[in-house]
Amino acid sequence: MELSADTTEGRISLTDPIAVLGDERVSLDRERLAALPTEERTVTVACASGVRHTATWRGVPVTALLSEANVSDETTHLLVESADGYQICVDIYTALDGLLAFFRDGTPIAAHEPYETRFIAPDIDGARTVKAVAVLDARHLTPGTDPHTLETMAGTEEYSA
Ligand SMILES: Nc1nc2c(c(=O)[nH]1)N[C@H]1C(S)=C(S)[C@@H](COP(=O)(O)O)O[C@H]1N2
Ligand SMILES: [Mo]
Repeated sequence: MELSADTTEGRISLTDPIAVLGDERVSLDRERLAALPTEERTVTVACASGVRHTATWRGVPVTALLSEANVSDETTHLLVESADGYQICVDIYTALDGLLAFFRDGTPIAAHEPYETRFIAPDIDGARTVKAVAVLDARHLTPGTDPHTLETMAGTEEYSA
């Protein structure tokens, strides 16, 4: 059963649209996102710093977001960029299991945090669960490219743990 984000756990809270860059570049505002299906993932956010917590996240699957921008079959990686300049790069297979989450344990993320969205995927480091997602950018990296060179992993401290 597919439930729209509007009917499951209240309205999506979204101030700035999310840009999705594929063969097309789309800007998904609250209304457009609310029309997409949502799913849940239970994921532990764990970091070398000792941060560790588990929650059930609900949001729009990455697959649904990428189809809005006609992402090409050549895509190897997904860059996820936040409003604070934090940027991570994950291989596309890992990213395709992910969500743009709006709810944490049934509550809008924004009810408790200074951000509204979070990139959540089952097999990524806690450091890659980007808060305040602004851009999803589908890339085709040539075999010699180290994906880590595309990561900043340093935000403004605004959303740091
Ligand atoms: N935008 C943004 N996302 C971010 C960070 C950040 O600084 N900026 N820090 C990351 C790190 S290093 C970790 S461990 C987790 C911490 O998440 P928490 O505050 O929910 O424990 O968020 C990640 N997401
Ligand atoms: Mo971290």
